[in-house]
Amino acid sequence: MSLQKKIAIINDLSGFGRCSLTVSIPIISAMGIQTCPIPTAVLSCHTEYPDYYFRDFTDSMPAYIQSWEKLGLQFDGIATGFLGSLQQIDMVIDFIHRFRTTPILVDPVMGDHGTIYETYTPAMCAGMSRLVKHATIITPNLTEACVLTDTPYRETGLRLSDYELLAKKLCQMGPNQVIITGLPMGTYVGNYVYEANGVNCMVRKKHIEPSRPGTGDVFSSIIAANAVNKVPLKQSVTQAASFIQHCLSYSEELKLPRMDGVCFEECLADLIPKRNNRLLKSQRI
Ligand code: PXL
Repeated sequence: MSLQKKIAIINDLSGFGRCSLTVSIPIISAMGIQTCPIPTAVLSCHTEYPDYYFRDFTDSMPAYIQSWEKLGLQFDGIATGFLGSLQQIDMVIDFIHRFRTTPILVDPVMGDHGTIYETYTPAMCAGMSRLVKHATIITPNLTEACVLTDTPYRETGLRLSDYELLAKKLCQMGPNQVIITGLPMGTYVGNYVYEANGVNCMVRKKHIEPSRPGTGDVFSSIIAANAVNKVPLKQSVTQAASFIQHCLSYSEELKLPRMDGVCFEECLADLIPKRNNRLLKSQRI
């Protein structure tokens, strides 16, 4: 019987607003994988709120990682989210070299709607390109896919062949699986799925207004957990997109403020794998 799988997650801890680690930890745990966080920063809430406390964790990260190394810890996967400095990007590359495992999911959080975040310097964009080379799966939005491939950004009039070309270029950088996420398609939202073996498709779901912060984190967490469990990519993307659609509808039903993210807690049961014999046996005690 195999041991439970473990994944290392490098992301920030935002106390309120459901994003980054407060999303990844419960979601990946519900999917049956032990979630081991490396915090990059601690915030009181995400940065869309009018006020937040921010404490950078960069200086502590090397000692934190070294402790894991001394303990001889090993992981069945690595996933990274928002990285706040060039130093942090280099630390993640170093972590990948030291812990040598796959899959490696990199969510290259750099911008949205055709603009790079103000804090994201050209050196950090170049750093992200270096990090992407080490990834096996990446989940850029259209803005990030364009920045990484040096392609001029446009949001309308794109055809499947345009997404295919972008994804192909991204695969040539290193990853063998690319998902271009959150593509606006009228009343639908699309996720373009591409694998280095040439398999590609668009997974579309009805878009549920309003868009909410943290959906990208829900998406990448489900993809990372499924990758560790070797779930085929299209099946994994379909599950992630349906789950987000369900959570967005429920959040609206509850009239949850947009800023507070997606109410996923009561939907987590949908992600729990069917009970296996090991669990049933322990329950008999
Ligand atoms: O999931 C996005 C995210 C992650 N981390 C921080 C954020 C946000 C979105 O606003 O502010 C700190």
